[in-house]
Amino acid sequence: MNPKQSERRRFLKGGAALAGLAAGAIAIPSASGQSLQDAITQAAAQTYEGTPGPAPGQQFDPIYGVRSRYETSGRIGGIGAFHHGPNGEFSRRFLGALTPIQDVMGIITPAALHYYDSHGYIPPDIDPTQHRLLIHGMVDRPMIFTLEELKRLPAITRTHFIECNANGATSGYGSESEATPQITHGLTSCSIWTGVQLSRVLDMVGVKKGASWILAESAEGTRFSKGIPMEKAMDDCLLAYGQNGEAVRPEQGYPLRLISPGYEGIYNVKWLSRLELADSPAITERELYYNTTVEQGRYADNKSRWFRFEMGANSVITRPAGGQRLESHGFCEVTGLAWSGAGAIRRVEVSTDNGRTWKDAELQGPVLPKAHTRFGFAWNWGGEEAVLMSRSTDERGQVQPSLVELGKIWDVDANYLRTHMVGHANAIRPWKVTANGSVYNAI
Ligand SMILES: Nc1nc2c(c(=O)[nH]1)N[C@H]1C(S)=C(S)[C@@H](COP(=O)(O)O)O[C@H]1N2
Ligand SMILES: [Mo]
Repeated sequence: MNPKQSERRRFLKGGAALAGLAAGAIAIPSASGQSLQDAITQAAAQTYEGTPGPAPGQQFDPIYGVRSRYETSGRIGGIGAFHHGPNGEFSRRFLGALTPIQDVMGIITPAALHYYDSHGYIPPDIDPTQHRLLIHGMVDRPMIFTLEELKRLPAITRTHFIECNANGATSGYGSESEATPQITHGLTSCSIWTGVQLSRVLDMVGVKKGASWILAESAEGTRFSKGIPMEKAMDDCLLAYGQNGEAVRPEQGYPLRLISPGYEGIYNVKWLSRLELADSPAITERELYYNTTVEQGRYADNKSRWFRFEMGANSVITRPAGGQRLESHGFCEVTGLAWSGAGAIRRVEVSTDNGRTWKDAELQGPVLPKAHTRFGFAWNWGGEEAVLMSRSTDERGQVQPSLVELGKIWDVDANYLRTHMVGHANAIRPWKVTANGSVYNAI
């Protein structure tokens, strides 16, 4: 078959699949007797002119726009709204919110819906003209930067996800049948970050021989800090002041944050005020609690884990997914997001029969390294019970594990993962579609 013919066949095949779409829209002339001429007359009469406008600041704001009042998707969060504790303990110092990942279109999370994870209450109110970044320690020339000085340096713009290591919970809320993608995977978001390459600034201060770690510290009350290996700092870290075309949001670290692409969320220090170069990791109190796992019994082998860095190959179907309902039989694109801390997503497979058979989904692009990647899969739902799953493979060849495979990685069984909180829970997420169209979490 020549390329033209195969293109035509592809087109015809696509047309046949799309014919099923009529399930959701009304074909004209309609069964109820509406003629095409009626429909055209009706369309011509339809006007939004003269509709009473909404109150100022509600829908229309000439200075800083707001979304339509019909759009109500929002984060779930607040103080103590969810927690990191292995046994479900309530953390008073914790403030956070989950992104409504099922409502995101394409790959970019609107900044107002970006998840946030803050270990010290509400975001600090920082005057950008007063903010300083100090770089010192094992450097030739310690320096202090204002924001303006950083903005004068050559800027770069990169699309990257940030994901908390607690994302993908298979226990607690994440194991309940009513769980939505927001509950199970609402701790990852993807933005377009603009800022200065960290390596460029480090070249300016001059890295001393032997410096192998950088402690990044924030200006908030609790002085959140996290060490990053020098190799990573020199590779692709960013000092970001921009997010999706405007200043980084207060929740995301205004006016300056560190972006450590693909690494655990904690390496992306917000409200960044100090970088200290050293020849060993600082191992702060926080790092003891969050980067190693020392609690007895947390893992079956009772061993602690040393620092973990990259987030693994992951994906989740966001539609149809837990908490949603298919209103009618027929064509329904299965869509979701895939991502990996190791680089670009190479492949996403979808199963509609509980993992018995898998077919390649379409990567809808752009496919960017260490960024959310949108996938789609043409599906016709005939009203049967179905279990939907997605499985991603990244450019390093890492394949997203099943729950059982994830257990093997941590040396625990699948049931342990359903009852205990572990980090890096990138297990394949099954969504069960019941005969009446309701969709449930089936982990
Ligand atoms: N200064 C500071 N940086 C921080 C945190 C914090 O509490 N304070 N939380 C970390 C954690 S645990 C995560 S998962 C990410 C979340 O980034 P986001 O809130 O922009 O989504 O920020 C990290 N950086
Ligand atoms: Mo986090």
